[in-house]
Amino acid sequence: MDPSDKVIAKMIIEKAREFGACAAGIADVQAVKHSPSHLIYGKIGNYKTVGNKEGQIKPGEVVWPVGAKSAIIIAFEHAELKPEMDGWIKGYNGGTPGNRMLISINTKLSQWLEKEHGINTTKLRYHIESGGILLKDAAVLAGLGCIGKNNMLVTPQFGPRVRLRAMLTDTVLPSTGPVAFDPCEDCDMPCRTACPQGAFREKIYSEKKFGIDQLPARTGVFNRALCNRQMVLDENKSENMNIEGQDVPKRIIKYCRLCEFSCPVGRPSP
Ligand code: B12
Ligand code: SF4
Ligand code: SF4
Repeated sequence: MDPSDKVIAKMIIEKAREFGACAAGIADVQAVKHSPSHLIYGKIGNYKTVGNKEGQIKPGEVVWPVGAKSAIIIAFEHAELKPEMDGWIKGYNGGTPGNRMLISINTKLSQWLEKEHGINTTKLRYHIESGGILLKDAAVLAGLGCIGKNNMLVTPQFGPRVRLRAMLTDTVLPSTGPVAFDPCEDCDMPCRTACPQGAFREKIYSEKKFGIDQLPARTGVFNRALCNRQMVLDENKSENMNIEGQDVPKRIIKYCRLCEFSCPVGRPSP
């Protein structure tokens, strides 16, 4: 790598932090396109999950803008002590306060790259069927952490308690990952027993059927439909609440987070 490449990467990460991200990194688009999630996404079937947007991009397809070379991934901390960050509010721009922050950081970073450095960017949507990409794999390839046995991106600093957003650039930028980090190796997996739906009890995806050994929750032991069932229950439990900055009470959904709250990685010391 050219030494100036390292400087550019460092500058982008620092700028993302200045705008409010807790972590950021860069991945090569070709590597992301060939990452495990992108390889099996079109073969998993049953794409209808909560919040799904129908009718734009076909179920199972990931659409990449022409000429995209690098992906910049940003993370925003969603600490257990700040549950309001992850509350989905009906009629609220951005969905959750945390996602609104991510959209704002992504926008500022994109404007800075375009104005100050002449780098064209495409800010990506959250949902795949609206033009998004599979963010956890992109984050791993950008060096933000690893896929944990809870099937989430686990970061060294904040554990799995982060949310992600991304943009693509038409300029090749240096990749900042992956990194050697694996807290799950010797862990007794409280994340898997915490699940109220038993979503980690059974192997659903096989190496033979999908042709890869990097499967959901690492070994294929994750039932997407059971997790989604919990999300539907959570939606049905949602209530109207007073929310800071909103004139009238709004309906707020608090989706299950037990597989992330039970993970000891990145917890503040007691
Ligand atoms: C659809 C969706 C859901 C669906 C289906 C989830 C699923 N995994 O199939 C439902 C509604 C059930 C769901 C639930 C949750 N979700 Co969700 N979801 C998404 C969405 C939109 C797409 C995910 C997807 O379809 N993946 C495709 C399948 C095929 O892949 P996969 O199951 O993730 O498994 C792959 C990886 O594990 C990877 N892998 C395995 N080993 C290795 C090794 C290496 C080196 C690499 C690179 C990859 C890799 O390969 C597997 C495929 O083979 C993303 C946003 C986005 N744009 O990416 C958020 C996202 C993944 N969800 C998120 C969250 C937080 C949740 C929940 C905690 C609910 C909540 N409170 O928000 C739960 C957690 C469930 C869990 N333990 O995985 C976060 C994850 C953040 C993080 N730290 O990882 C994301 C990124 C959204 C965000 N706001 O940032 N989700
Ligand atoms: S609880 Fe343990 S096994 Fe589960 S994600 Fe965290 S470190 Fe990995
Ligand atoms: S979010 Fe809740 S229901 Fe879904 S896998 Fe994690 S613990 Fe299970």
